[in-house]
Amino acid sequence: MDTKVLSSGIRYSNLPESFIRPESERPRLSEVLACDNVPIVDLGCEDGAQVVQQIGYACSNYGFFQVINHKVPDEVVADMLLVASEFFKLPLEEKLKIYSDDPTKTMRLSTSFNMKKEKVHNWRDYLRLHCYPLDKYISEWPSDPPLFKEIVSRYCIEVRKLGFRLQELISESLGLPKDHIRNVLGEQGQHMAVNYYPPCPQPDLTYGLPGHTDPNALTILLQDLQVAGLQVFKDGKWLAVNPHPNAFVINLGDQLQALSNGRYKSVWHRAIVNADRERMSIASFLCPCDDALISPAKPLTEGESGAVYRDFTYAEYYKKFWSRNLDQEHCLELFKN
Ligand SMILES: O=C(O)CCC(=O)C(=O)O
Repeated sequence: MDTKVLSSGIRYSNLPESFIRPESERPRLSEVLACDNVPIVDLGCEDGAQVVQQIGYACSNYGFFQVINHKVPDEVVADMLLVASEFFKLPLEEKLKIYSDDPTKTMRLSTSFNMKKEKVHNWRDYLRLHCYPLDKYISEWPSDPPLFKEIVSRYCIEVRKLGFRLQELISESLGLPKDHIRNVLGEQGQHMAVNYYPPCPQPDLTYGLPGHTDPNALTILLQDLQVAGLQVFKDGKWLAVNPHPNAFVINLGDQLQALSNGRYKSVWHRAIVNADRERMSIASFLCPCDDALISPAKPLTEGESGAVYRDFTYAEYYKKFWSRNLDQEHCLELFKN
């Protein structure tokens, strides 16, 4: 590759060597199934008990679901998608000013996943932002496109409200008080990954992001409506989650798997790339505060197996997560009792 990022305007006719996965790790796109019954939860439904029941079903059987009537205004979503795509169209020199492969930076443009650690790279550029508290981080965000800060901050505020509402519903679906998850997670951080996957000359040889689970508590994903690419792993098969209009995809992260004592799954998911078209996705991550003690709710450990995972702080978990490759075994396995 001639530049540090993929969004350089160069259209590759062959996949550079460093992105080619060994045969056994390739996505086998012909074996992927369409997921026709992705749980869709209507948050506008007046029957609250039904919403809680649907969320509980989706969390224990899928580890992800989509939400509609989520109260994030349509224009906030549309503006976010537009400004994200304008960002990746900026001149290369402008973008390279904020390039970094240091995962500890709170604002950076980067490529692949963890350039320093991984052997094979992924066909993705991403802008990573810390978003909470907004007044701490907003000054370091890009000032180009000119409306970037205004639009992205509105989006972050709305998505945070949605995330908290979902955490309450998830607590209730576990039979816990509705503020349980928020109380355990403390003052939650919020991060964003604006993912840009350029057209890829050989999508069957590489990934946008290989299979992984999210290390945080809850992920709220906005998918490009025009180009599919998200796949989730269920019952031994990869399923394609096609974008649904006006919906967000909600992924449970590793911390909710631990808090639920393994009842709910932090789902394996991956992004594949497209030969002809670029794709974008915007992931918002709600993260426990660093010193939150992740410990399963007592009523959930009363069965024979007791607590599945040992107690740990989020800071300890996050450090471990970034010290590894994305596609290794589930990081939670390292915290089992
Ligand atoms: O692009 C996607 O659909 C998935 C993105 C994702 O998994 C992530 O940013 O962690």
